Amino acid sequence: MSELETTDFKTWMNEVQAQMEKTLASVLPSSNHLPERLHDAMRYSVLDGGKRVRPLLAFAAGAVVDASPERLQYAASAVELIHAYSLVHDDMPAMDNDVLRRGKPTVHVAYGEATALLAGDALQTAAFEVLSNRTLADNPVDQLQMIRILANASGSLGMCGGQGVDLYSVGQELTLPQLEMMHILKTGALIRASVLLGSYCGTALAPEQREALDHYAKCIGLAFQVVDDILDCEADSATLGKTAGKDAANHKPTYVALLGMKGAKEKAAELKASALASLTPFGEKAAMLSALAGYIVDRKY
Ligand code: GRG
Repeated sequence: MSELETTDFKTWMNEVQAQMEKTLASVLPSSNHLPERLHDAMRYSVLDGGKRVRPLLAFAAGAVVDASPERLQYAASAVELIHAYSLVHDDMPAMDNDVLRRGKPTVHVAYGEATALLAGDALQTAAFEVLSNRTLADNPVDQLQMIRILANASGSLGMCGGQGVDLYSVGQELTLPQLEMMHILKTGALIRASVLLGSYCGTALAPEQREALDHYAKCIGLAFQVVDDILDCEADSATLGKTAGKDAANHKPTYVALLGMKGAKEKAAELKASALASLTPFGEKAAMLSALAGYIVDRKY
């Protein structure tokens, strides 16, 4: 990217992140609303933190179909609420048992396990409320499809399923295809949904265009996880805002463990190249999707 393009991307990213902070704050119940502790925990887990990668992807995909920011902010919020719920539950003692997230104590540390469980549950249902509360697509059939996409991406054939495979494979050796399948579900499904949801907020895509966008989304979803594995080895906890080095400490299968650091970096670069190639038919309209591929693969936290 040229210096000007980098500046444009950063400005766009800051604008979307600021908009998302406002929208997420508006869709979450107030901390003054009964039960205050639960609503406070929900707001604590969602607001004031996180890179908002999934909302950024939804907005960038929306640009391809000339979608309005009014629609995109809610489609993006739905995905981010699901993401926040998954992090709250993943951090709990029965799962990853972590104490640090986004540089702050995890929700169960700050509010207790029962509240963390409820906060995650309520965030999940809030996501579907946001997605069904107002007009987000040009027709009801497409909006129903958006709800279906998010449900599939979150459930046992998507993110929850990937988390299940992860939990049940502790202490087992995974092959590369098995590791890949786990991450396609656990991390990739929601990232893919972010792109698809954004693309349903605007004008209709031809089947081959939707296919191209979906290819981008699948590549980026997997690249995100490969980079996550690399950062878990290379970055420190202060930079990541979460506990670094946990994968190796827990003997977890990772791309770095299976491919080596050099191999993992090559894999991330290959996925980025394949993602970028599929954007060609969209020309300038895909500029932010293209920039995001770079941001996701070259990020440092
Ligand atoms: C509990 C149903 C359930 C699912 C959990 C997402 C997930 C599944 C677990 C999180 C574990 C983890 C660290 C996965 C690696 C990829 C990932 C989702 C990282 C966190 O996402 P970022 O980097 O986080 O987008 P921020 O804080 O920036 O939003």
